[in-house]
Amino acid sequence: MNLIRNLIPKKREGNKMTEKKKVKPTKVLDHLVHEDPFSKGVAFCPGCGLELLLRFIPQVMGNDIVITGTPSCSAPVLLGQNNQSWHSLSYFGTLMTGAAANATGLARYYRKAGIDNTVVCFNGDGTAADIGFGNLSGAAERNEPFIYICYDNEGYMNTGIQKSGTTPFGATTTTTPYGAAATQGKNLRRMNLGLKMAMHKIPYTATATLSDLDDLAKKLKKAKEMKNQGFCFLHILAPCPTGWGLAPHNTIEACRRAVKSNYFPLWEAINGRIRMTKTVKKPKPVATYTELMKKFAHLSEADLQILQDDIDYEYCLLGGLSVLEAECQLPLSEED
Ligand SMILES: Cc1ncc(C[n+]2csc(CCOP(=O)(O)OP(=O)(O)O)c2C)c(N)n1
Ligand code: SF4
Ligand SMILES: [Mg+2]
Repeated sequence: MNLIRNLIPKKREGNKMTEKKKVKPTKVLDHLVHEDPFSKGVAFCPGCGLELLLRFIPQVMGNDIVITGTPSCSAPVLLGQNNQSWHSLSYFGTLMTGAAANATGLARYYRKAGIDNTVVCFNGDGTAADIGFGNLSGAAERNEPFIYICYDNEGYMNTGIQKSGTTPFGATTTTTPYGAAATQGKNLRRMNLGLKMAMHKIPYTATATLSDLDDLAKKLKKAKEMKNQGFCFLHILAPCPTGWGLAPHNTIEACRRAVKSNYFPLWEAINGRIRMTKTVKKPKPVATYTELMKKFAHLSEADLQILQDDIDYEYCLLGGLSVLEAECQLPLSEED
């Protein structure tokens, strides 16, 4: 009998089992209710976090969103090449300096024309944290009715992996190389873009990443629901295997370890009031995250400690703000 069983091809045995077993859809699949509007083969590198994110957003939010964005790794695919399109979404390409100003114009036009559209201003960290930060902050302060998504790959990847404001301490980039004694990677700490935006007290701010898709999907949907109340900002960690020296199959693992080490905590803020959406009971050392990629390979124990201290400090800050925001009432203005 055993002999006969061994003769059955493994694949067929597996198929038989899946036929009988009832497959319960995961929570994530419940969110994917729209078609993937992108072509099956597109011009991203293997394992690119940006590609996974870009495909996920319309499948959750709907294909009727209007995307606007800037020169970056997303542009070749979003803009199309040689008069050919890689997707069926509406897309409006803008300059890095004025991304949020352009999105403001689009969103205001739709509002004035009485068209219920969702404008998604989709940009890398180079635009969001550095080159286009001024008008991003202005749009947030004016509470413009659109969603701004920053996919953070921690550098200017499309132009050759230069450092940005969100590049972490110690990371190697082409402008913060590792080599001679004076060049040990970035010698500054990263800016906390998510917190900076939450401090604008906009209707909705959140962080998210690709290892926690249920959390990400809920935040995308919430932003869509809340965009009529005003500005919504999502800060999403999207690994870049090419620029980080990360194996393409480790993209999701990197996101998972970023969350589990509090390198990239998951939280949301409504009108500036912060709430953790995932609490890590026993955070892992940041080394469990950095060991996955070459950009941190040269870090000494002392360097790693600086990075760890920065992460611990930012997590404390986040925790402190969440307690404060829950306990303190904002003073009312005269109009209130
Ligand atoms: C004002 C301005 N400065 C520089 C550039 C050149 N440039 C084109 S793409 C790019 C990188 C953008 O980085 P990021 O926004 O982080 O997107 P990524 O390439 O990482 O996807 C740069 C600097 C530009 N287009 N406009
Ligand atoms: S360089 Fe990085 S962000 Fe750009 S397409 Fe390749 S993996 Fe993606
Ligand atoms: Mg970038």
